[in-house]
Amino acid sequence: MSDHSAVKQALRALHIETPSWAFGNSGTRFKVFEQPGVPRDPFEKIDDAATVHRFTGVAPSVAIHIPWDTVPDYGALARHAEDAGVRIGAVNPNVFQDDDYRLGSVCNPDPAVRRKAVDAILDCVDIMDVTGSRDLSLWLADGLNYPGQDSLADRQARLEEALETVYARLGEDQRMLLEYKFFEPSFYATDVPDWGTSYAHCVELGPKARVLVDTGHHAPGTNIEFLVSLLLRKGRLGGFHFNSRFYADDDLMVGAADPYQLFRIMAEIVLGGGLDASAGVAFMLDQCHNIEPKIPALIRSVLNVQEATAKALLIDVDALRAAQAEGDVLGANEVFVDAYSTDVRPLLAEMRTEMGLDPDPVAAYRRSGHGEKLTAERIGGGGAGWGA
Ligand code: PSV
Ligand code: MN
Repeated sequence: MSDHSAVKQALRALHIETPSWAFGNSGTRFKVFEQPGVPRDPFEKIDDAATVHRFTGVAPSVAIHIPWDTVPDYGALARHAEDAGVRIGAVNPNVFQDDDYRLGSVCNPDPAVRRKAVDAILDCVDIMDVTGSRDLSLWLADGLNYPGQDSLADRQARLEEALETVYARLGEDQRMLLEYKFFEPSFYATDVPDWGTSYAHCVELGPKARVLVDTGHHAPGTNIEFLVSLLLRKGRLGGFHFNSRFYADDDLMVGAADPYQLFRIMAEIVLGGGLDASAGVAFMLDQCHNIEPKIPALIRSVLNVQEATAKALLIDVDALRAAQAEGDVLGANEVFVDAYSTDVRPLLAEMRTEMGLDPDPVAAYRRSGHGEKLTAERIGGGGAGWGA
């Protein structure tokens, strides 16, 4: 075991951003389930993000999605966040829910639709100026359902042009995080399907463009920690959208499906210096809590990331390197697995107590009666959700 105070210090500095959309109603292609007490507007979503931060101490920012979180005055939204003890993080333009985007947004064959999409993204940069957000988090649903439907090459050219326009608008300290997804909503071809495509565009654009890795956006069996390690080495890992999956883009709680995979990812982050502020890696959640209560699910998710990271921080690096150098295959693997097998919950409980928090944030939330209070208070006005 390494020095625990250093481990705790690193964990305290690991901030995990929550997504505003995870607090609203969500569902599957088949049904959006309504839950009692969900936020009715962007302000209440921020209140819920602040609650997650109050119980965990490490979730001080909340990502917003536009137009889901459209408000007349973003300065007021930012002040509301500050008063609640959090701040607005990444701004996510939504260019996938308008009828005009049936054939795509920035890759659409119609120049007028492309212009509309670019303008919507530029509006989000204006919002970032007001909220002080660093990251424009860009996911495009663009793609094709049928071979021959459009020119794959032309669509890349349109994409390039749009990204260049947006990139040119970024402020000195602002960044563009380009997310990829291998399928859905398009099933034959996606215009940014994988990290390689995103990386290629980012390299062409310049240093303010980086790849966003959504852990649910890969083909089954993809070695995510490999691509994380590579992107980190190249200085192009912008951040994560954490969630977990069994089959497709399931958006389940991070660490729920495959905690060992999450550990392997965080191990590459720790070993590659990705926890250092200078690495500029944004750790964000992108989840949907369709059937479970949302605030405690987000608290649990934050704890899952912390646990995986704590284990990664406990890797005996000297022993690992020595075994690797000697070609001791079993020895190196043993050092790695030993860290994973460590029960880090007591260490994290101790750290939370030192931070003035309850050592068990999920239990503390349940005991607090906060969920029941929200259900009683948030009457009328309809819960916010996809499209709200
Ligand atoms: C797309 O599946 C995605 O991962 C993008 O990040 C979107 O912004 C988010 O989900 C919307 O739920
Ligand atoms: Mn995502």
